[in-house]
Amino acid sequence: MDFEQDQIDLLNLVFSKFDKSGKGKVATRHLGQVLEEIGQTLSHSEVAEMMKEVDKDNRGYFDLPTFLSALINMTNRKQVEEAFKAVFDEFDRDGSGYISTSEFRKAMKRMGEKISKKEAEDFVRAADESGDGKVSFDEFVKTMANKM
Ligand SMILES: [Ca+2]
Repeated sequence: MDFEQDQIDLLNLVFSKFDKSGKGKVATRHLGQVLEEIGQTLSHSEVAEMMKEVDKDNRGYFDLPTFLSALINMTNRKQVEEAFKAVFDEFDRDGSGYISTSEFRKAMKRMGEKISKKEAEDFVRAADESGDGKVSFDEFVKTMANKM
């Protein structure tokens, strides 16, 4: 993801608003507000995750370049995750949050790929880290990431 000039201007503007000392630093605890002002709606856990990223040494503040690179990472990650989610939903037709062996088989069939029950079981077994016999979203992402 790249930033347009007007987005950079907005970022600069918002950043300087929270940069109370005028030293190019914003308090880490204000990260959520900064994100809100630039129109990024992130969940609590995403903000917390990003706080760790912008303030790795726990100094209590971050600067604009660090913020930008963290924002790009976060946005890319979100896009990748959304793409994975769309594929996952294709498999998880009943919306249970897990792909079962039969769901996997049916999805493959819809895609024109007929696989045996055994093959579906093998896929699920390979992806199923927790051993509950079905594939969660996290397990699915890991499996797909390994194959790429
Ligand atoms: Ca399911």
